[in-house]
Amino acid sequence: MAVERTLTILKPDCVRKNLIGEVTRRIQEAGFKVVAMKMTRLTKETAGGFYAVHKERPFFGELVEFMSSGPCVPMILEKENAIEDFRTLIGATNPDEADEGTIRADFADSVGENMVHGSDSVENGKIEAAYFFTESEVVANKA
Ligand code: RTP
Ligand code: MG
Repeated sequence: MAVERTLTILKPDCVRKNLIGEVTRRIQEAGFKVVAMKMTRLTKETAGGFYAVHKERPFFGELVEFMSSGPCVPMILEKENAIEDFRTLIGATNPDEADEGTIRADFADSVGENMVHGSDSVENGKIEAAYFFTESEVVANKA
């Protein structure tokens, strides 16, 4: 299986609940290497740009409000089959539909405030990683 990278964001609800450590621990325990990480706060413009694919959807305004409501923690993660395996680890978008033991099932309050983002393809992962990180901010992690 190919080594892939995925872009995650620990969303503002994750930061507000003081779960950065717990969620990162689960991610690392599942075999993902953190190759880039920062804390930042999105503006409405940068949040809207990141989720531009959803701009015609009825929830777009709420999504932009929420994603810009406080600091978040984007990370680039590396692992074999990272895209699919990360989405399995976090669970379905709606935490009520997420499998038991997934990050969203365990910690998310609602479909809107669902703790973590995960890229949905290798190609989008590359675009999303470049949205947050310059090349010099990405560190190869061979440990
Ligand atoms: P993400 O992009 O954040 O990893 O989430 P996802 O792929 O599981 O879901 P997606 O369809 O891409 O939706 C992006 C985010 O928009 C919010 N959302 N709200 N109120 C709603 O019905 C609704 N639907 C989606 C969620 O925060 C979702 O993660
Ligand atoms: Mg998505």
